Amino acid sequence: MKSILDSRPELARRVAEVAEVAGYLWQKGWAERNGGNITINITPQVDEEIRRLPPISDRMALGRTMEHLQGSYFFCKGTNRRMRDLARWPMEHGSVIRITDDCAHYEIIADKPVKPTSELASHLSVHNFLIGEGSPYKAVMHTHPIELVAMSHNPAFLEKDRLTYLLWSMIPETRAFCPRGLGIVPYRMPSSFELADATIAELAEYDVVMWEKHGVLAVGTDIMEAFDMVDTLSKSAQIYMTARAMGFEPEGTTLAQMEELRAAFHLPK
Ligand code: 2HA
Ligand code: ZN
Repeated sequence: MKSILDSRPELARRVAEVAEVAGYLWQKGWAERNGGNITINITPQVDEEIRRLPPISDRMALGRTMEHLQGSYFFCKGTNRRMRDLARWPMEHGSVIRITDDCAHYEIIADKPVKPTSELASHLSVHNFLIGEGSPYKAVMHTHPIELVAMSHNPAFLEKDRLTYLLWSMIPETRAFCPRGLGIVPYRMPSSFELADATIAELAEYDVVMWEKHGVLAVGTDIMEAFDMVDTLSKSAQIYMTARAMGFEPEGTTLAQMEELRAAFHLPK
């Protein structure tokens, strides 16, 4: 079957990266059933021929106007589709969408009319915010990492930057590779614009945000970068829980040690 990826190695590579990460999410146990979703902004990989492709779906309402998305294209995991299936057959369980000129609708253009993720409101609102900010970030990932979600059930951990410092202090890499820390979004209805807006408010300060009692959402220049930040935070959460399971509160690196690392790696404050 003909695919939009045929003879487009740059686009094919980005979709292959999404498939690779989808496999990791499944292997890690972060993607039960259809849990989690991924969208990537593929507008830079879109050529004139793609721009002329007729839609293969009705025009669907975004639910609000997203003024920075005019003429944008996204590869999106399908709603109700499994990450483990996206990993093997990305173009059967995901699709390419185009935002229409009114910035208030989308249409599917390839390969199959797979309806995009239930969290499209959050994902596209985040892309709209990123483009508006002039950000180079192209990837948005939402997943259900076990230890991090478990930590979000403790109200004490939801205090601003409590988890950021706790997770940074478990292993130096977390401070280095997730330098903006972990934002917190209080529980909101999945798929809602309330969740989308609360997420965007936190993304002004953080690249990864916790959705209380639900999961995390991460943004990055590409999907690997978004995945790596969540993987790094999750590793710290596992170290913390392993220490607690051994019967002690882990000491953690000190603020002075973290500050030394920040200066040496030229990390943001
Ligand atoms: O797509 O994870 O938050 C399933 C979800 C919704
Ligand atoms: Zn979810």
